[in-house]
Amino acid sequence: MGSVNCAGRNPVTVLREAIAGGVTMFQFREKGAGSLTGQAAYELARELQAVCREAGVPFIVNDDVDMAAVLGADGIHVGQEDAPAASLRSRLGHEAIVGVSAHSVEEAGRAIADGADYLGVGPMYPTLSKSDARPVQGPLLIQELRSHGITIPLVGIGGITPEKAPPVLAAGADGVSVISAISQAEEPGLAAAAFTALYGRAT
Ligand code: TZP
Ligand code: MG
Repeated sequence: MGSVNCAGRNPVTVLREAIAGGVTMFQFREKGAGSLTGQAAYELARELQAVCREAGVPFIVNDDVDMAAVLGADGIHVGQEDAPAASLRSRLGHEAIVGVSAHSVEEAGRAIADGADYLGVGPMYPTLSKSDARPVQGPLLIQELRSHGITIPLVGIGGITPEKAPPVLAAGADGVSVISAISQAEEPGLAAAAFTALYGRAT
């Protein structure tokens, strides 16, 4: 989640509320039209990291390994076109959480071989939050990954609402990764709690 995902509200407030509702991991993803860059992006990241620290919620940076290193983030999440997980971990330290986006069994296998800790799998459903999203895969992809013997944590992503999360979890996902259903909800805390209620936790 980033500043452009919060329906004009302060992202710090939105994150506080989301965490109060049960979110267990946060990814700083400052992307898209109107997003902050440079110093302003760092300032927001630091504020959000402080909220996470206070709550004991891991703070993950999307894409920007330099930012993750400078901030001492808990981890990094990257796409297929980025550096392999092992090199990110050696840059950030061995404790760092490394997440990779995967869209097929082949991509998943490669990411795991490279040392990924978890995979973001999607898009599960149509999304407005990523302009260059790949074609919709549906929960079936998660089932396919599990049937190929993949056991590392998988989180579904893309267009997931509390109503659409159950098939993702039933397909074998450990959690769901959500932007708009929480960040643009009238009450982010209640929205997060609606996910938490489904499986005891929300990511
Ligand atoms: N990667 C695949 S779909 C997506 C990303 C970052 C966007 C998810 O946002 P939303 O609002 O939960 O659909
Ligand atoms: Mg990326």
